[in-house]
Amino acid sequence: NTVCVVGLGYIGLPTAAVLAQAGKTVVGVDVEQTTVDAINDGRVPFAEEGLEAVVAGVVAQGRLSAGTVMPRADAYIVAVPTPFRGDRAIDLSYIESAAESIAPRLEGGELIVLESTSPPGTTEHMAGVLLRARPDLTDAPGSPASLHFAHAPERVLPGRIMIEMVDNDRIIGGTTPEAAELTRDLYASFCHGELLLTDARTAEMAKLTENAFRDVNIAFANELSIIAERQGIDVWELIELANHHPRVNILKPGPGVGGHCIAVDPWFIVAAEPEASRLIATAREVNDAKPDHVLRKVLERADRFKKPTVAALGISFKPDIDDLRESPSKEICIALADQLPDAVVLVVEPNIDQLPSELDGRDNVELTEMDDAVSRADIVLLLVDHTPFKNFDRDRLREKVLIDTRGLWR
Ligand code: SAJ
Repeated sequence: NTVCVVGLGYIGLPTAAVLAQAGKTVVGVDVEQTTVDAINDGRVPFAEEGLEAVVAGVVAQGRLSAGTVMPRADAYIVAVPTPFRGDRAIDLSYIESAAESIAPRLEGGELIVLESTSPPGTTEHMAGVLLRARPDLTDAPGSPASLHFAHAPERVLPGRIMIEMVDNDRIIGGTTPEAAELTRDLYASFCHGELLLTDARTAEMAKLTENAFRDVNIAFANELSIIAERQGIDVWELIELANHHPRVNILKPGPGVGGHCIAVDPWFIVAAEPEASRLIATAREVNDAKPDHVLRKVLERADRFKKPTVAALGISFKPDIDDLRESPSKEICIALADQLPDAVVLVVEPNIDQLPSELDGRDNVELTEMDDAVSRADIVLLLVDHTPFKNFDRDRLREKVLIDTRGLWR
């Protein structure tokens, strides 16, 4: 029972590792030779709690190996990127080329599972690419030449991947009921959560819906924060009061929405149904406009200083991580450095020890400690609610212009 995992990134590699741990013979495929070499050495090319120990163990036992050439296998799991290219277009070329390299290895009877976050219809599209390359095979069940296609979207939280991969419930959508059942049998080997069967399109949409739900709700909070500001109302008090209602649960406003998922996935729905997705598209726009609102507020306050010093607290996309991908806080710092050449921007980010390339080496930007930044600052701009910021001595902030985008110091 050989499983091939195509794409050994944040999702593919942990999936390969837990499958091997569950007793499968797993071959991982990636285009990056350095990734392949690292894995065959029992090392992991990125940080994820608990992953390296499992990879080292299953590689040593000979259950997991990696390569750049597509092998023959009984099941294939495709976990390649589906980048959002702007202009509301999604790049499916990684899925297409994975399918093209799987096609010549097939003999009939194989299961091909798509894990990548994808717009509705992508599993069927992948099946189409494979079947065009192999007209001798079929997607109709019941014959030795049958192929089985399914979508099993990943919903793990980075930092907790090794736990959530095993514990979370899992949606499994087949292009046929038989394909869904075969996928369930494979995933049951390592997943202890509930395995919920449906069709492929519903599974694709479910993953996108979860992240769009969150995005729309954060947009509501972000919009409220601007309305409240204009009305002279403290939005944090407002939300706290409204949330006492038994059926109201407003999320937290902030400087914008970052990360690779919530800020991207809703566009997959909009791209599929532009006219019907008015609320989802507007929510994206509301959240994407929030960093600019924060920036203008800082520029307004900075106007009264000749050479303002701004302490920017936090540049990661959410608290207590070092991930700067699509981070609104980082974008705000870059824009401040661009638009205030005479100012000094003191970045405080306890989870990194070097500034990212867009900020590094600039004359007016420095990475420093909280104490130093606050002592030197005219303006203190709180961007991320990192735990170490919470208990900071409030007396030290009294003389400063304070802009708290997270309501941490109300
Ligand atoms: N944010 C707010 N206010 C809030 C909550 C979040 O401004 O009330 C911001 C955060 O600061 C951050 C962004 O939203 O910039 C996203 O953070 P998050 O912690 O809500 O979510 P992610 O992007 O780390 O992970 C999400 C998760 N999805 C859901 O909770 C529905 C995760 O389970 C998914 O696996 C992941 O996306 C994914 O890969 O799709």
